[in-house]
Amino acid sequence: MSGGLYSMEEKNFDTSLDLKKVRPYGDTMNDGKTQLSFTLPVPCNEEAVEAAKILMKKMGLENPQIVFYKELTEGFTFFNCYGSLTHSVDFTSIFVPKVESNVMDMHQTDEFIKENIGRKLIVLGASTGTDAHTVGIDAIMNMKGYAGHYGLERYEMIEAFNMGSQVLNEDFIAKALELKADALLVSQTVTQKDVHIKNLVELVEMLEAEGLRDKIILCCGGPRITYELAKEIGYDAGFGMNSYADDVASYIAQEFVKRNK
Ligand code: B12
Repeated sequence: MSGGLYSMEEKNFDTSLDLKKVRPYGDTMNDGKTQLSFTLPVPCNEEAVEAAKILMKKMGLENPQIVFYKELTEGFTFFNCYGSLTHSVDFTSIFVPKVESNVMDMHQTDEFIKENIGRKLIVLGASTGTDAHTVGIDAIMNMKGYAGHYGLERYEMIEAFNMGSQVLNEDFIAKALELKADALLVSQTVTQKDVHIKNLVELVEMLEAEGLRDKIILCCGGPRITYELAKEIGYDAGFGMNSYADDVASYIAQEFVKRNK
């Protein structure tokens, strides 16, 4: 189920489930069992194990157990751990802003575009800036797609262009102008030192300076991208992990129609 609350039937499968106080589930409801792994920059010895346990307690994990530890390299130790989380979350209070569109499969989107737009939509994608990761944008754009979802290149009513990775924002914009792109898809994977934010914001500013921002549907995506973040930094929509071509194609088609009514 994607977001929202459980139906009453689902909620009642275990009467000790309290959606106002949800804790991780291991073997039994509310046991709080949590698995985590981390690395400490200390030599691999008994003191390191003790340090890991103390940190786990500070994180709110009772009965900390280190089930595996190993030296990564000299002076660094990696841990796999289990513990019971004492914290809980009020699931009933959660609201996550997300793309408001009806997700259609490839054939439905193609039909929708034929009926409502009457021409192919031009979509340009890239992994921009210094980001060398291509697998994400390829998953969205490649003919064969990803996890059983065809990519945009396979759509009859979408003309898809994938520039690959490490594409400079200025080159991306130049290509968008050349192709008269209707939508731009930016993929960002590396988020160290917030490099993705700087890069994504720079693109928005450059599009604004060129007077193009309002003329284009601008989407970003990647494993650490949320819709909320995307909106905050000036994008029309953002797509995170487990998103597919269907999601973004449906969104672009419906957004295009909305704007051109
Ligand atoms: C493969 C990989 C690489 C390959 C990339 C090969 C390639 N051609 O892409 C190589 C070895 C080159 C690489 C390099 C680096 N990597 Co790397 N890499 C990975 C790895 C193992 C998998 C990423 C991947 O392919 N995922 C599969 C795809 C399908 O998933 P996805 O990208 O999330 O895409 C999905 C969604 O997010 C979404 N999506 C993505 N983009 C878009 C765009 C739009 C518009 C939409 C709608 C949706 C969408 O749709 C996709 C399908 O659902 C991850 C770790 C991991 N397990 O995730 C690290 C990882 C991403 N890499 C990492 C790092 C640090 C690097 C390096 C900087 C390492 C270094 N110090 O050199 C370099 C990058 C250098 C650079 N200049 O960018 C870190 C990033 C940490 C961070 N938060 O910044 C990770 C998380 C590893 C780690 N745990 O440290 N990497």
